[in-house]
Amino acid sequence: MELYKQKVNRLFEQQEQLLSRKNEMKQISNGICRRYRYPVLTAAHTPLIWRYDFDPASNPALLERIGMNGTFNAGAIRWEGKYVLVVRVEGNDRKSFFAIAESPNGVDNFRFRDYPVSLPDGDDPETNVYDMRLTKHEDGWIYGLFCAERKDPAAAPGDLSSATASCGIVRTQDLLSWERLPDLKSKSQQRNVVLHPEFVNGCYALYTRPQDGFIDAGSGGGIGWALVEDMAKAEITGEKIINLRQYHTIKEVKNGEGPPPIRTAKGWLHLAHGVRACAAGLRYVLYLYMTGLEDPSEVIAEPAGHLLAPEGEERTGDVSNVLFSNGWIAGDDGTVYLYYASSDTRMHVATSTLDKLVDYCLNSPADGGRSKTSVDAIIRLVNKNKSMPDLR
Ligand code: M1P
Repeated sequence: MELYKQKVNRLFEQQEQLLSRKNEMKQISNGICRRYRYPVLTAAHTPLIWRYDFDPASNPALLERIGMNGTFNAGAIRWEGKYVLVVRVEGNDRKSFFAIAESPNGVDNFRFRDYPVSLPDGDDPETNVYDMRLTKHEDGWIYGLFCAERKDPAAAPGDLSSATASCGIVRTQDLLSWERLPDLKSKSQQRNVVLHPEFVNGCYALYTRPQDGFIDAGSGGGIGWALVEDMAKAEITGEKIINLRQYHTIKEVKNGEGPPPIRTAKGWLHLAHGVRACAAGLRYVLYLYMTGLEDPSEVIAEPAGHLLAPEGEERTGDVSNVLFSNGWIAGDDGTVYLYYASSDTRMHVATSTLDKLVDYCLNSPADGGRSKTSVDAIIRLVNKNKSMPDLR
């Protein structure tokens, strides 16, 4: 019994060292945003009481009973003075679920609540849920929009892989109890659906991602926009594409809205992921764009290329070469905490400011679509710099 207690204590002490480890901002920066040395959440951060049976009678060898595989793709919100992530936790059984982790400062000391979120079922219970976007809407609710995945009822016999993606919807007032609303009705499959935080023309506004199949965007042209009258009966009746996929860009194969956009004095600031194919498979990077305050569906700026792409240990994991983000928090002082996952495995944070991100969007060259236009942009910058007094 004494030995058992010692083993249990060692498990908790080791985890405490991980949970309370101070994070360090990395020194190297492009001036736009800063990465941090350690991931903010890994599978090892998940509570030991989810994983171990601490009863010496039923688990004398102290074996882990329920394994956790990854912690990624978290929605984010500032709530009651804390930085709160609604994390996609994936168990060893491949099932994803949501769990809330909170930090006092946004960059370290994230701790999961004792219980994962027990999501209410809708009329057609799904197999898997993931990637919740949290929107504090001006109607007073906090909405969580997520992907609800089901086995494709039209799959041929023996096809155990075909699935469908729909947008599941919950809302809460306290991040404790969640009300399930009917899934978004849409002619196409939908993933990466995000609720805009303000009413637009008296309606709820959704960023959508119509797709032909479960994986392929197919004829879905990019990030869409749809207005719905009632979130309790949300249905897409008209949809337009506002941020297009394009040949030979970082978003040639797919793109998807990240977290809800942030209102700034110069427009709505958006974070999204872009996907391209290469010999190594799909490569997911993060990019920014801005839309107008008058019309949040009108793109007013989009710098060429990515803001963040996988680097170092971010490059490898369960689904390698992927950065994905569906959560960010803008502090009252203008600091932006950008939460991103690497390779469908772990969560990281990068920090910046609203001013810097807007400056980056409005003053970086757009993608001209050709090698020549990229070279022209560099030559313009070189000429400008050569006309300046030498500052070195
Ligand atoms: O594996 C990478 C990502 O793939 C999907 O995103 P998208 O629909 O844009 O391709 C999602 O399953 C996402 O969770 C995952 O991180």
